[in-house]
Amino acid sequence: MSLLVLMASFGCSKKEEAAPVQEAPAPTSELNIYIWADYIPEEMLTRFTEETGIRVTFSTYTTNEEMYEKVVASKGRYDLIFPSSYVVNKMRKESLLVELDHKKLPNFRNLNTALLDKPYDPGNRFSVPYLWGSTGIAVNKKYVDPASVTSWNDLWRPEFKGKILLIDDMRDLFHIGLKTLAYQGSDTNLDHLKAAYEKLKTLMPSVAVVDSESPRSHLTGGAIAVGVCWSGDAYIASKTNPDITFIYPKEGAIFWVDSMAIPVGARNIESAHKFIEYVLRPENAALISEQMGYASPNITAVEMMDESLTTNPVLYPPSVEIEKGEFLLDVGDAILMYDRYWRDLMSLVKK
Ligand code: N2P
Repeated sequence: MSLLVLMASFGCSKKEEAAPVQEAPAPTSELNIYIWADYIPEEMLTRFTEETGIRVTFSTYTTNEEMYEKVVASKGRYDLIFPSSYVVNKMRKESLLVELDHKKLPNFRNLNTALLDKPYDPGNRFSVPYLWGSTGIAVNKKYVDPASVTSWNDLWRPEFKGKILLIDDMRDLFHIGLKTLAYQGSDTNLDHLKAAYEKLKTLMPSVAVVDSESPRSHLTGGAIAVGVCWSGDAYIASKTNPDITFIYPKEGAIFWVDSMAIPVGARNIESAHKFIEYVLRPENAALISEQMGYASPNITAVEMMDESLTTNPVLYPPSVEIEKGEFLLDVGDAILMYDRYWRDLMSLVKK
C-alpha cells in the first residue's frame, strides 16, 4: 500500500456539519500560538516578529486532549494550534476551526500532495500539514541488543522492569495495547478496549517514567532501556547519546501528521495566516524539520535539506515501514472509555 493510499484511509464517516461562519476581525499585530512542547525553534518566532512587527506569544501542550480541552474552554485565547490529523477531523466536524483563506497561502504549493486532501480534512479547508513522524521504540544499546527488540510485545520483557519510558499519549499507548492483541489501533469495540486496558495494566509496574514534555532528556540520561516515544525525540537524543536507536515494531509503527489550524474565536486570523505562510516558506520549513527532528511535508524544503537527514530512517521511514504502520483515526464517543481506562493506568505508575 502506498503512502497515498494509506493516508487516504484517514478520517471517519460521520455526518459533516457546515463550516463555521465567522466575521474576520480587523488585522491586529499579535499572534497567540498554542503548540506542542519542543516543536518550533524559538528563532522562528523572533524572526517572524522582526519581519512583520507581529508580536508572538506562545504556550505549549503535551497532549492533543489537553489542547482540545483548553481551546474549547477558552475561545479567543489562541490564534493558531497544531492538532494531529484525527483531532483536526474531530474539531472541524464540531465547527471548532476557521476556514482558511488559501489565497493568502501561496506557499501551500510546496506541500507534498501525498499528504493533502485527506478524509480528515478534504481540500485542506481547515488545516495545513506542519510536521509528520512516528511513534516507535527507542532502545539504549547499553542495556539490550537493538536487533532483539522487534515487537511492541518486547516492552513486556522482565529485564526492562523499572527501565521503561512512556510518552503521555493515551491514543498511542492504546494503539500499542490493541495491536499486541491483533486489534485495530483505533478500535472502538468496548471489549477490545477492555482487553487492551488489561494488557497495558501489566506493563505499568515496569514503567519508570511517563513524560511527553521532554522524553528525549530521559533517553539521553541513560537510565532508560526502552522507551515508547516519538521519532524526533529518539533522533535528537541519539545526537548526544549515540547508544540510542529507534525501532519500528513489526506489528507496525504509529504514524501521525500534525497540522496548523485556526480555532474558532481567534482574534488574530490575519496574523495566523501570515504565520502559516511563513512556515510554508521552504527555508523555514527546512529549519523546523532539521531542528525538531521530524519529517517535513514540504517537498521543496526536503529537497534543500542535508541528505544525512532526508535519508535517515528515523526521520524519513522506509516505505516498507510506512506500509506496515497505521495512522490514528478519530474514535468518536469511544474516547470517553479510552479516557477512563487511561486515568486508571496512569494511577498505577509508580511516582
Ligand atoms: C514533540 C511533539 C510531537 C508531537 N515534542 C507528536 N504528535
